[in-house]
Amino acid sequence: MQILTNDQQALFNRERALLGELQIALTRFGMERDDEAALRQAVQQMYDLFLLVVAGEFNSGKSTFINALLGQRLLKEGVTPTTTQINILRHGESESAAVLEGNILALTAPSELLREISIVDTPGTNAILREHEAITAHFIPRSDLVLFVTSAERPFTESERGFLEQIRDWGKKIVVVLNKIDILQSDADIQEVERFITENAARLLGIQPQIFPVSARLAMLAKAGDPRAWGPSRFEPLENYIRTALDEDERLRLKLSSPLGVGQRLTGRYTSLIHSRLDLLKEDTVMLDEVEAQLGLYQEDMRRDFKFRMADIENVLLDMEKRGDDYFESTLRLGRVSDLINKKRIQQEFEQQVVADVPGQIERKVNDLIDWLVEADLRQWQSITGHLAERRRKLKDRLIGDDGVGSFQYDRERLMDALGRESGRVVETYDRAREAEEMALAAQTAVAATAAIEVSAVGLGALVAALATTLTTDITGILLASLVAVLGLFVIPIRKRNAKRDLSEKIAALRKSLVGALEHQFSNEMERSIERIRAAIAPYSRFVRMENEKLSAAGAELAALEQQLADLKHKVENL
Ligand SMILES: Nc1nc2c(ncn2[C@@H]2O[C@H](COP(=O)(O)OP(=O)(O)OP(=O)(O)O)[C@@H](O)[C@H]2O)c(=O)[nH]1
Ligand SMILES: [Mg+2]
Repeated sequence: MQILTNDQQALFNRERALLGELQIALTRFGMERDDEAALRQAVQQMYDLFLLVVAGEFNSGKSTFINALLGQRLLKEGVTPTTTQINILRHGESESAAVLEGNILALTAPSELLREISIVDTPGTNAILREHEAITAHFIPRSDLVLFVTSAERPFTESERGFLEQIRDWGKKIVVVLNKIDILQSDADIQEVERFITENAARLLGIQPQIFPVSARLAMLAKAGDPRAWGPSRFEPLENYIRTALDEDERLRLKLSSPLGVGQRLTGRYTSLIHSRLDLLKEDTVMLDEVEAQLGLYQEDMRRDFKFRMADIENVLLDMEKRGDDYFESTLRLGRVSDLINKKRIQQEFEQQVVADVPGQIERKVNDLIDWLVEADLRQWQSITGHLAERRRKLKDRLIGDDGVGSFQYDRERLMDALGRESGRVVETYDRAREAEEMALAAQTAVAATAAIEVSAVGLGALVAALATTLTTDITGILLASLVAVLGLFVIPIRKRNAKRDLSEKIAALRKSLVGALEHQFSNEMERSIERIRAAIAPYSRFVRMENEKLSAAGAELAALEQQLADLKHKVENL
């Protein structure tokens, strides 16, 4: 490479460092192997001789053109796809050939031109042999300038357009060589073909490449000793371009701007990849937020409904208290003093009239509560399954596939699948009876501890029996004293009041402990239901959150690098 001035060297160093940063950033992000190789080669290329790559469709005359340029038949020419590997031609004291890498052959020849630049002959594109095209496409990122050879027989074909697009996307400068003009009848024909190429390059690719119409065959003839062929070969302007327009400064400009083009192409590619992933995640986040909001609503609804249901259960007890009051009112009367002596009968009466079906009623209400909870739990799972199914349908409609870089899509789909499978499985195998039974068992244990179910047998029955007994003791004493009036006026009302108060206190305590136990039990069940749903969603939502952070950071980093690449490219172009 030429000796660089201080400014040039500074630019060179800056570029080298910037591409290094890009390499690190993209490697961290996880770039594809091909892209990594392209970037590595672009960096490496900075230290090599100027690389002029000759590309184009097979049979367009690339090898012939290079032979003509060098004035010697170094490369094989032929009517069928001929060149099968990359040939790098470099300067050497004598002709030699050595395999560089798998598909690359290094040739040397004692040519003055090759002291300044290396010339690369590539296998033609659009060949039956697809691998030829791949070999050439792979090599493009390494080039400093691409001479694109098209033949006057079929200029600017559709496949050429596609290939030129790739070259353009790598940020390469393109010069078009319109070969085989010797088969055209007149200068006017040549001009027409040139115009055709210019128009289409601008319209379809947005580029304005310089075009050199030549006949490589005539040029070769001229160099082999037929001077009449030189003029019609129109090789002179092209050779001048290569020798003079492509002077040292221009070569340096191209050499420095070429790797920057590769860098820009890669930042562009990964930036759009990051954006499309972020878009995807944004919608995932919306869906997860919806699910979360719904869980919140579910919890709220359940709490509210639960309060009503608790009030319902409390009412059962309040009704009982009222019946108790009525019972005391009608039983603890002077006229029934004789009945009050029969403790067993009082207890029985109390159980039949006051307690009645309270335990059964409470049990039924608790069972309703359980069914209601189980139903609500199932509905939540159904709704999650529904959300996921809809998300998938939307994605399918938009045909979002793997972007081929790293394991993002794979991980995302795997987690979505796992969640979908889990919620689907829960819904499909949801066994209401078993869930209810499990809950009932737990509720029973809790309620039993409050002795609620035993309310009739032990609690209140015994209370009433005790009341009756003490009352009769009093009555006996009072009767002996023959103070019936006192009994009617004072003792019985006081007893009655005490009995009512006792009952009220007992029921209040019962209500408190029953409701407390149920509340405790069912808020646990609700928590458990929501926790289970959240646990199923957690890996997926964690992935969404973490990828979001990761991608945003990578996006910001690439944006900064992109800006620096553009700035540097601007500087290089104005070198
Ligand atoms: N008429 C005419 N024929 C040419 C010219 N240049 C090359 N050819 C012929 O076109 C055919 C293909 O030439 P090559 O140089 O092998 O073409 P290539 O582009 O290297 O082909 P691949 O290596 O297969 O991609 C050969 O038969 C050449 O003789 C030219 O300027 N005029
Ligand atoms: Mg060839």
